[in-house]
Amino acid sequence: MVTRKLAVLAAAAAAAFALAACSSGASTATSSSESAASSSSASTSSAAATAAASGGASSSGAPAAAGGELPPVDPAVLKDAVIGFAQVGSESGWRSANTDSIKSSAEEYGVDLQFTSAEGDQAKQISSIKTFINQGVDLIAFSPVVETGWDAVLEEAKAAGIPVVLTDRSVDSDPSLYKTFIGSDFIAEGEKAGTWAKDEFADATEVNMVVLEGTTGSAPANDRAEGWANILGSDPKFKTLASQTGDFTRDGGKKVMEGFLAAYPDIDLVYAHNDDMGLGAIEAIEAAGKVPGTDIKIVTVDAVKAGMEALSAGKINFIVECSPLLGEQLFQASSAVLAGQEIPARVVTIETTFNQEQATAALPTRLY
Ligand code: GYE
Repeated sequence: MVTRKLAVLAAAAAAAFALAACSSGASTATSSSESAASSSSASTSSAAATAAASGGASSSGAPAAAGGELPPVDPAVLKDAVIGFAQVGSESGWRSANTDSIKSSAEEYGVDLQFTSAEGDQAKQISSIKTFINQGVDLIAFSPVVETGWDAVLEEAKAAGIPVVLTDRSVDSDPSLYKTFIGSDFIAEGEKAGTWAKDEFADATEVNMVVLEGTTGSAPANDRAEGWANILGSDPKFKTLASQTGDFTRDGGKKVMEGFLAAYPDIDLVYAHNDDMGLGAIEAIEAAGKVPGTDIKIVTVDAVKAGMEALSAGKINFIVECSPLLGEQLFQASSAVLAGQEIPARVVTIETTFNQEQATAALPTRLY
């Protein structure tokens, strides 16, 4: 855990640079980052997020990847630069929007983007990164499938003199092995979801809940579980009947939920680590003759369009936003690194939450 501690220090040092990146709706749960700061969790993200959150999130509907403290792109630096990007896969609506954001920003700046998709397989992602190293690309960026197991390949990139930028998901490697990590505070997201559930069930004496976990070992699955537990872990009235991975997919969420419904007749609440699994759960709940959002409440993370539509229709009850629009920031960071400039070690995306009314209001201008 030494590296985790180093990461916290690095994040804290970078906090002054943390940026307000996005918001396309009214913020309702920004205070949750205070509990993130007071919790004892060794998070790389919460310390920076707290500083960033105190800067306030914009509610202007501006693009989710505004510049913040990263310097603007220098088009001359990026033109024809060869940048390898190893994507996680295509598991969710969030991922598609993230891929689109990265590809369209690359096109805008004339970057020679070498894009690979690991389809959720760490070994495949590592082999892509090794190929980038052998090719001698100018910079490598990736969104790690899982949090652990990256030291060797990151050392290899460093030895080859190729800078690495992490987007979306973090790793537990020493921060000296990469230039920056750009992405959300997943612990704060879990805390926002837990805070909603606490309020929603304030008058209940017992809450039977099930959890649809993200990809096992991934940073968002680990941290969204941790954030939730920070709020509800010591509350005995919240009973976890079952918790299982749906691998961040709609189909996975549906299948796991079918099993839960067959085993437990009295589920009150579903916590799904992303919208897609929540959408799969809706299908399973309806097929079982129950009304999602009424008979069984659902809280999810992401706020992609399909999730927001389900929230607006009352089938999901609350969504914590997680922005996939990281393309602009990735290339701001790349441009600065390739120009030899120092950049913050952590860039935190500021995000909001949505209830039904807010989702309905936000949908017409939703970018993803
Ligand atoms: O929440 C989920 C996706 O890493 C933040 O991965 C991302 C997560 C996102 O599959 O939908």
